[in-house]
Amino acid sequence: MRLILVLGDQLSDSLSALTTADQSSDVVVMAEVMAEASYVRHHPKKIAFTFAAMRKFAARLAGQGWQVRYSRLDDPDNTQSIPGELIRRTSETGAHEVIATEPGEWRLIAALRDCPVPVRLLQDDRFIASHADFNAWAEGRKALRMEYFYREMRQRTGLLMDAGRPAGGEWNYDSENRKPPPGGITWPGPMRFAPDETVQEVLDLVAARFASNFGRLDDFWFPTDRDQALAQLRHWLKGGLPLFGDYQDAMLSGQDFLYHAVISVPLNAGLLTPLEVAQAAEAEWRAGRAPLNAVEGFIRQIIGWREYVRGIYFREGPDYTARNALGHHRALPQLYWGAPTKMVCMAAVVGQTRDQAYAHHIQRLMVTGNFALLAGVDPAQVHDWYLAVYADAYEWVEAPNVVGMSQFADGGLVASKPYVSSGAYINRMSDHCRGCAYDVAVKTGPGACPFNLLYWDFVARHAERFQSNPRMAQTVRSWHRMAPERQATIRTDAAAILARLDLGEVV
Ligand code: FAD
Ligand code: DLZ
Ligand code: SF4
Repeated sequence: MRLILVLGDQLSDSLSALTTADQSSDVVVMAEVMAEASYVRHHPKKIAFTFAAMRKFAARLAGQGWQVRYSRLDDPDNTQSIPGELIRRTSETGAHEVIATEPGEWRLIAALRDCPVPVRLLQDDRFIASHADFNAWAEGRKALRMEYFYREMRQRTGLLMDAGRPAGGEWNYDSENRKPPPGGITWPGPMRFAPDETVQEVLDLVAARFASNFGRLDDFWFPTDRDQALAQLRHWLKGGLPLFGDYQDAMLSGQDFLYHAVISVPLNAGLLTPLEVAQAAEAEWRAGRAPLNAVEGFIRQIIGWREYVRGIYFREGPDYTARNALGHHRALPQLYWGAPTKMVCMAAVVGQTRDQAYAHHIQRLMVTGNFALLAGVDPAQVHDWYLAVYADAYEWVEAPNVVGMSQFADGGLVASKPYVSSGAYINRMSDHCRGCAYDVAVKTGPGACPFNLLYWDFVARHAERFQSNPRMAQTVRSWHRMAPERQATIRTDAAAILARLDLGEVV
């Protein structure tokens, strides 16, 4: 007999470890362990989601006839690490081998390879592109641009394809998307699931054990099993998808979710599969219930971006998270952990993150990510923050988004230019600037928006590197054309803000 390892983000009936197993003799091992619950200080809602979904999946497997050995975090014999639990279960059962599906983080892959019990790692085939598929696509290309990878995924899956051509004639309808938000747009947001007995038990455990981690545990509403995840998906397809494209980049105070699907948590944990989600969205367009710009934009996120970042993570190897192409070394400011700030946009995104363990893409990229990049924060610290605070964060998906797309620390592998902007972008896409102590229209001097000052300071600091980047050259030229006195004022004002951040003063 063998042990079949199922990790907290592998909660799928179709998991390769399970489909390879022999239900009559093999034993499934699942384990809540401190090593996984504390390698970063995860948001309490993330830990609660993981444990609740694991317990429900274990019960589902037992109901299907599997023998399951499940370790709860507070079991007295729990060794508190995955390899430790494999060793313990091996000696209990006499198993001679462990079958596991490849984990989504190099850290845990290394731990399984070093485990004294032999572990056979299988491919994680819950993704559309295997490592070999991605590497075959990437091989010999000068630049790994997502858009071309995405077209291959469209052809491979047949999603939004008509007789070999992209539906509607174009591959990408982003020119119709990403509108600034008009006043009064609203959608009630994702379905909320009241805690059942299993979830409540986990909430009590997490409240007792992880009370000092950043993040609110109360008002827990996440879907924690497949039926709930499917219900949430259907709810969004009906009410959110039609306007998803139009307001994908909008940010409105008090509206944490806008028209976003809010499915990354159950999707990354395995409660939904990417193909079923994308197919469900396509069906809405084919039935005339959602426009093509919205459906194409959504499908691109799932079969394009999501698969692409995974390909990058595994192709680039374990040292990817340590990259720092721009040589940034500032400590992450305390305001990321909820310390007071006068910047309304930052307070809104950090506050929402603390409450929900969720922020949508543009909040992550153009507010918290943008500020960290402009301020020159050490990308490894930015990476640790994102990995900890979002309930959908596992390194395979978080690292390329943070280290690559958001912090440009991989030197431009994922992003063709750094995602930096002044306050003008935030003002166009949100209502935050209206109530801010800073004035987004003021570029220097008292009351100047910090994003404005830090933007030009960033361009000045990295002018040499970016002057030859076709998408940044114009901005660098604008900096060089600026009057020297104005340049000096910007740099002095920016240095003052950065010094105050370093001293922990309220900015
Ligand atoms: P929607 O906006 O409704 O999009 C639908 C789905 O598309 C998402 O659920 C997700 O599965 C997929 N998707 C969209 N964009 C991306 C992307 N860039 N990469 C991968 N998948 C994508 N996503 C994570 O799942 N985990 C992370 O840890 C994570 N960290 C991020 C960090 C930064 C700095 C940035 C800029 C983006 C990050 N993303 C991450 C991508 C994206 O922000 C989230 O997937 C999305 O906000 C999840 O919310 P949603 O389900 O409402 O997404
Ligand atoms: C995120 C997480 C947490 C908080 N706890 C556990 C756990 O106790 N047991 C487990 O099997 N998995 C957990 N996970 C998910 C793993 O950390 C995840 O499988 C790896 O990071 C690889 O993606
Ligand atoms: Fe953010 Fe600047 Fe707008 Fe204030 S003025 S909300 S700091 S962009």
